[in-house]
Amino acid sequence: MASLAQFDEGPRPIAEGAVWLPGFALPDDRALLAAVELVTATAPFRHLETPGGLRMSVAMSNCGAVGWVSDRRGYRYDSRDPLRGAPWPAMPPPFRALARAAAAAAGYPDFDPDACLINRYRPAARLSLHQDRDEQDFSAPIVSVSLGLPAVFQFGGLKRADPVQRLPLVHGDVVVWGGASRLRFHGVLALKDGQHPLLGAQRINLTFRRAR
Ligand code: MD6
Ligand code: FE
Repeated sequence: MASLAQFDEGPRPIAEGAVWLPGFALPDDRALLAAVELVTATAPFRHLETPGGLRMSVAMSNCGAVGWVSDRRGYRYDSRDPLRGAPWPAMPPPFRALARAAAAAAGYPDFDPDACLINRYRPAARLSLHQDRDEQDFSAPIVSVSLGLPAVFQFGGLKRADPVQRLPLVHGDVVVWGGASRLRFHGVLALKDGQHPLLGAQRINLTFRRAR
């Protein structure tokens, strides 16, 4: 659980267009996790393959009109889950409500996400530095919700080699980024072992996007 001291700090600007909202999702954590269960009972977590043929250590699922997928052909958004040959589950109302509220709190009042990528990290899972650039329209921000075990989020610049900030994200934290920061490189360091009261040895991250 985030400390009250951290919750009291309120929004923390991390770069132009990017804001860290400590504890923003805490009041909704159980509703969000119930919705994760619902989505992944239909579209299970799976380890995607990168275009280079590597198995990602993070397991993923999606909900919404489109979902982000990766395979030997590349990265893309797809209206169907390739594992099931069926549309992705609809975005649960608590997901959409939280994403819209967080975006508004960060200065993006018109955010209307059509995709939510759900990432599951177990200890040692990591996400190397990348840009989110498979979306058609970079004018919409991305809203990222962290649940479960803490993780160190790397937040870099517009070039891969630029220096990175390291944000220690904990259960309930939300990061919103867009505008001048929309194409910044970012990643997640290898998850440390631990036990979270609601999630055990896992971190769940939700990233909401406007993909189309
Ligand atoms: C994660 N997040 O925190 C991975 N992308 O598990 C992302 O890759 C991400 O948190 C764009 C914007 C915010 C993010
Ligand atoms: Fe990303």
